[in-house]
Amino acid sequence: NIRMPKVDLSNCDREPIQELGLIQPFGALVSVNNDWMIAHYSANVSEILGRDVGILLGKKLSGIFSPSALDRLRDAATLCSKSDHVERIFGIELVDGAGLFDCALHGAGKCLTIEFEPHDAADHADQISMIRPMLERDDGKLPVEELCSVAAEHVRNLLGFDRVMVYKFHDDGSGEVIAEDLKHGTDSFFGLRYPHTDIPRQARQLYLRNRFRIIADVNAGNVPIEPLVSMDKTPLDLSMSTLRAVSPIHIEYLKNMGVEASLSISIVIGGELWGLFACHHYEPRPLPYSKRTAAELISEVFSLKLDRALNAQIAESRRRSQQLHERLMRSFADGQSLAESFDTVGPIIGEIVPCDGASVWFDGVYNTVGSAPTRKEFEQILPALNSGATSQTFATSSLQEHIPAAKEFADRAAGALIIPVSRSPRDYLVLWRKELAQVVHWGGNPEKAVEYGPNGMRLTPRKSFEAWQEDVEGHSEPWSNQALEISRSLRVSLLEVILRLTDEAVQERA
Ligand code: BLA
Repeated sequence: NIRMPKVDLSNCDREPIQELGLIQPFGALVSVNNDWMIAHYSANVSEILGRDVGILLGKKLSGIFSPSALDRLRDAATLCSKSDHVERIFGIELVDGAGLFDCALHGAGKCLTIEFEPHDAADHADQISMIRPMLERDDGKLPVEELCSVAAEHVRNLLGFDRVMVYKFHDDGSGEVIAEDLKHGTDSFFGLRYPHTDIPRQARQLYLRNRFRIIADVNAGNVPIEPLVSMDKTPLDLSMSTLRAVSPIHIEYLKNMGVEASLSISIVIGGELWGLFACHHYEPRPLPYSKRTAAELISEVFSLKLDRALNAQIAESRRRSQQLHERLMRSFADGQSLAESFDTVGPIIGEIVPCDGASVWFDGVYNTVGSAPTRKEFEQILPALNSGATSQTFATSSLQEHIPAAKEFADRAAGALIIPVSRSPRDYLVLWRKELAQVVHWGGNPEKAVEYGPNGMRLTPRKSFEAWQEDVEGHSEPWSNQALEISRSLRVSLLEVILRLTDEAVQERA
């Protein structure tokens, strides 16, 4: 394949996965120009139609499909001018007497692409009854975790995959299985974390546009699209295709895990890829288009519910941060200093901003809760802290990158959120996070006996975790914007208390 840049494991995120010129064999594709003349086609059109249609390139589509089919396709095509819109027709007779097909149409560059696969006379009432529970109104009170478990269960009931996971992305593109529903006897991946490299950047971008992908059978092989590039040397853009063959690198990864069919549906919140329903099956699993559409619908409804649950979560955390403010005020009211009350106050702070430990340095008194540097270690970084901006909170996932002396305690406290709480002498509240590689449960079921593909063991969750571990050495989980927001308001609360106490002390002396 002359056009393709050489892709190996070091430049995965440059692989043009939407232009590989291949589709999966459970359907066929034709792509027509403005005159409905065939510009690209998959090599299996005759096979899927069950009719020998002869040479296709440059032939008018009207030379193959029946006039009534063309009328319906033309109507559907008018809706495809909207970018990234995929129009569906279920149960259409494309060629007289050749049976019914399910079609997907979308605009691809200057072409209109029509994909078709044999129609499955699924029982629609049955499918609606399976979607129904997800549509049931709840009062919006289900917490995020529970909502995700319920959704995984619904998706598995509908699709019958062996394993259905809700895979949530973290800010750095790594992901975590936060909910799961399994066929009895299938290994659990719950709580496991996978590096960002397992789903490269361009794939994540594509999954925002095209929200559903199925790999019906990892061993089925692919069907080439002809010609690979058109006269102006452009390949057919398969971004919005339903049949697109997936990257061979990913196929190898799935095979190395022993998975034979995979499916994922994007979960999009506020225009961003929040996560995926990721499904595995240990046998090939073709799914009719209508069923895939039903699964997409579940995912859409789920995204709306999730959006609401996430907003409720943010509101709850604001409310708790307000409560924290009030509790701090109360504990200071009886004249205790921050350092003295830290044994009670520290854990409360930790509940609101997830961390593994906290330190306070106040008037030369040092106190800690959880995993934190010793007084001696803290004194080593104090001069550097004092040289920073006085009024700003500072967050880093690797303090040793800013203050070399912090390397001494990086095994206990790698990331830091530093909140200066007075002017001079400088006092601090610091929240700590342990090194990421120590706290996450890494992915993979490496004990399975499988034969590895051409890239060997590398394309397994265990190996990508090891690669990632090197990447993130010395780093903690990054601090979220929400954590920063809370720490800023915490700082304001603390300053308020401290100023008041100082005033009172001054008044007492007067
Ligand atoms: C795609 N990788 C994917 C997808 C998933 C994963 C879900 C989407 C496609 C699908 O539905 O199968 C990864 N699958 C996982 C993970 C779990 C899971 C983490 O079930 C956890 C439970 N992959 C690698 C490496 C590279 C790579 C090292 O591990 C490249 C260097 C590439 N993954 C890769 C590519 C795609 C991909 C290129 C895009 C496939 C496509 O859509 O064409």
